[in-house]
Amino acid sequence: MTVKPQFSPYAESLLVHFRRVESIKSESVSYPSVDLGVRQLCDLELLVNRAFYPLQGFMTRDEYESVLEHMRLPDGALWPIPICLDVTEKLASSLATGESLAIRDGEGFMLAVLHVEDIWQPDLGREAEVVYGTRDPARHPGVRAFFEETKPWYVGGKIEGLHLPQHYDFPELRLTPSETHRIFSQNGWRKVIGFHTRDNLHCAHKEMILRAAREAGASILLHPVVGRPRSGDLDYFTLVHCYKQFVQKFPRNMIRLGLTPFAERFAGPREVLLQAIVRKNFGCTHYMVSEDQGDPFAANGQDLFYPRGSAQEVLAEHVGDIGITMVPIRRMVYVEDKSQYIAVDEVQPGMSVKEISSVELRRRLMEDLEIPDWYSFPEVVAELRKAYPPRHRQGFTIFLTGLSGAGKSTLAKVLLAKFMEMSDRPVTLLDGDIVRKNLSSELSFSREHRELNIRRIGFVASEITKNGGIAICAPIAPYEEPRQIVRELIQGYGGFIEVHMCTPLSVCEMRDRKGIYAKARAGLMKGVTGVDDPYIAPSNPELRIDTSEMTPTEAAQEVFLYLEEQGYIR
Ligand code: PPS
Repeated sequence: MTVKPQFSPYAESLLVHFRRVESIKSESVSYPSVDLGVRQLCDLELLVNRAFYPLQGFMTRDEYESVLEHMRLPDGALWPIPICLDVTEKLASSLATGESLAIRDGEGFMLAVLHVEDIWQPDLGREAEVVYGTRDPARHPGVRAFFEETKPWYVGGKIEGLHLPQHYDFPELRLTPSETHRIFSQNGWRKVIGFHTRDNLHCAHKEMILRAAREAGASILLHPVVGRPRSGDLDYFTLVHCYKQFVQKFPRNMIRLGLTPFAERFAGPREVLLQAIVRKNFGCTHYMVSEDQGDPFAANGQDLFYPRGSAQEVLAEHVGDIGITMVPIRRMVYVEDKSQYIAVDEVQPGMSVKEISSVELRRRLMEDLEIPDWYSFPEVVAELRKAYPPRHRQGFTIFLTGLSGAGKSTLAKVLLAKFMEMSDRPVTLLDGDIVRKNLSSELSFSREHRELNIRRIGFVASEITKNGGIAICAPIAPYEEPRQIVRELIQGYGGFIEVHMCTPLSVCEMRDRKGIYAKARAGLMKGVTGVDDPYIAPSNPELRIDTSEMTPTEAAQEVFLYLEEQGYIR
């Protein structure tokens, strides 16, 4: 007689799940599959962990139409934004309803199966109009992103989740809704106020959150979104380190930090409704909302896209539907004569109010200036200082551009020697010739290949800059657009100093160390820059250097003076 092992009901359900995972994995060998992008992975995670409850999968056509027409699912539940799986035409045409589609992450790891119920081609313009209020990408960055990243076909159906997407960083903070529910009940938190953020938080935020929580008699779920960074966002690791310090500033057992992979659409009031539904599913009873929440231009000084206050008005209309209480956020300012923060609408005439904008904060960090204690917490500032080292500790790229013979390589060699002598940062020389021999050996001098060559140089230089080194690049780089792309890429990590070596063609031709001009004039070489191929001079370089009547050391001195003036070297 064999004795069957006894398991608890929980262990039994886990066992059933694992068996199902194993059987799907072996069946799925024959399924068509799709690798998800970043936004889609965020949506999938919230579907699988039930933060998008009552959705059971990516929307079917009926659900989609109903959400666009009525802002509700077919059963009447409020739902503001379509959550759809967009795929290429090629994949859509190979699928049929009733089939299963394997859903994988970017590395091909299978996360879920979608049981296909509908395949259709949506009118993306109409969707943008309904969800965002415009179909014009020039007016709304959320619409621009929507058109850029949405593939033309949608596939809808229920999802069977096998694994949540893998996160190797901060696993202790990646709480699922079932985990937050458990934590809240273990701590006896009957009322919890959710706070959605993507920004850096300082003293004013603490006062604002604390005041809202006290008025509601609630504990706090600090719930930053870490799904999709926007360009210009502070890097995610620094932000999370700052949040970890920030929560230490609250009374004990009052706040919990959890990261959520919520892909923001910046769809204004509809976005805020979705945020509130998600927080309700994470167990929040209250939700904090600012006047401009969900707006693509909130807190960046530009005019808002949606009317100020509309996020709060729309949520107030639907709190009954969602089952959450809205707590309007009141902006706090520091009043110097009282040495305390008060709500901006309580400021009396004559009070001296102090604020530091995010641009000013960045400047102070970059220039190693004081950040006062009334503004932020020393521990948060210390984390920020690691992310924004002062210029003399940042990496930078010197990008020398100009005709062959303009003096780029010679100046680059002098700079290299001087930086090595200073020996405070690692230095790398990416001279045109060296790059052509190694990184770009298969490229010609066609426009397309020259542009690719510059983008490769830019990528390597950006990695060097990011890691605090000095990159000296010395290609001809005859076109403005790739130079601009390289500038933008590198400026995200450190300094970019474009030096136009503007030595006239006649002088370069006289030097003709490599004999290319003579060959070009004799018709033996085609497409030589300056002779029968264009050189577009930079419109706004940091420096212009003409080496016609200047020694290499004098030219290097010009560069050093600039670097010192800008604080890159001391
Ligand atoms: S580019 O346009 O930035 O990709 O060019 P770069 O990689 O800097 O390569 C320039 C060097 O290649 C030699 N060379 C030519 N230059 C210009 N036009 C043509 N058609 C050409 N063919 C070969 C030239 O010697 C350049 O070296 P430098 O050091 O600039 O004199």
